[in-house]
Amino acid sequence: MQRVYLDNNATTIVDPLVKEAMDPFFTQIYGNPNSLHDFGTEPHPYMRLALDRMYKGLNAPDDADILITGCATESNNTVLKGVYYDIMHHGKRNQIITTPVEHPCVANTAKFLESLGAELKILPLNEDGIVDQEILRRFINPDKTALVSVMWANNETGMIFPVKELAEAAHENGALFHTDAVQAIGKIPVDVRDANVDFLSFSAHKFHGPKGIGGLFIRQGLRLTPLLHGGEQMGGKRAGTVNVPEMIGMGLAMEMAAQNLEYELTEVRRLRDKMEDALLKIDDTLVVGRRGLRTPNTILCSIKGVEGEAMLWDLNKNGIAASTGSACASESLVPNPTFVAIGINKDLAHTGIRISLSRFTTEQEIDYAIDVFRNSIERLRKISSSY
Ligand code: 7TS
Repeated sequence: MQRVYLDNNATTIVDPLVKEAMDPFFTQIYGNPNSLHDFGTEPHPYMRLALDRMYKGLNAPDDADILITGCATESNNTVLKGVYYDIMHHGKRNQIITTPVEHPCVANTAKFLESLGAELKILPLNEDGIVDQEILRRFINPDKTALVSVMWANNETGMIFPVKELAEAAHENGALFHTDAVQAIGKIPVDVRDANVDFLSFSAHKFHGPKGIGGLFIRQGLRLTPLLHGGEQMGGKRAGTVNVPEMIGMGLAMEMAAQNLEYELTEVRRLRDKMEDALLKIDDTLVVGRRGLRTPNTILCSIKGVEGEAMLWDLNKNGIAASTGSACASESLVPNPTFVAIGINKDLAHTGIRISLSRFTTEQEIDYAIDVFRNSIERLRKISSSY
């Protein structure tokens, strides 16, 4: 049976060239980079090259920091908790502003800080399902807001947020601006200088790098209380021995993401649109969010009369890996805020199948997936109508 991986927003295949580049750092150049002997200093030029690739990939100025972390979850925790310890805990600015569609590693960290006394403001979405500058201006408080944290692109819908405008509004009100760019890197242009963000988080395994390594861009002049205290690694900004092989892999993966961006914006988008058009031809289906406002690889499709998990299992039996976008969190029956914001009919809102492509997805795979989706929807609708 053919197997087709359409869950690239969860994780991606490691590019074989990235894997090859990492290999020597397991068995040949394996010294601890903080050791003083030759084994320890040998990895340094390679680590420098990897960092340079990350600075270039994000267009980060040389005087900014890029911390190597264990994942985007760690990067996001570092920013929110760091701003809490450094600013909110001491001074009069005590408010975090964020959106209702952040990944749990931002949403739950913000809730944790609320339990410690921070004030949390969750912005409403506009009718496109995003937060725009006007909304932020309406809710930001020039005396109280310490941090605005808005993702660059959403993992479930692919919706892109106008981070440059949001950062501008945050700065005009004396607040810092953080963006979780996990789902943006490699899919749309990401330029920290142009967007003028203060903090930006990323995770290598979302752009064909290895799992368990991420990064945090910190604008020059800013310093965050570290999440991990310990040794003096990274100038004391993030303790713990750096995962050298994965850092090397992340640097190359970032460079390749930039090299493949044009392909992503044209060819991956073409295949995504082909799949999306085929799904929309089926009765009573819809796709969340306007195409022009989404990352080029993502579809969140709602299918009337089909239960999301039943559909996933049926797809899985036919070799297709997709995901349920939490259209409606099944235990709580709280509708996904994006569905509510863009006014999706409640009947449709309980199924959300997320399909996410990558530069490794082939046309033949999409043709096979379209066939499987058509048959699966027909079969499941027949079963549910017979009850
Ligand atoms: N931020 C966003 C926007 C994400 O999509 C994810 C993972 C993370 C942070 C966390 O990344 P990690 O590397 O620290 O785990 N998102 C998903 C997803 O949508 N399905 O599985 C993982």
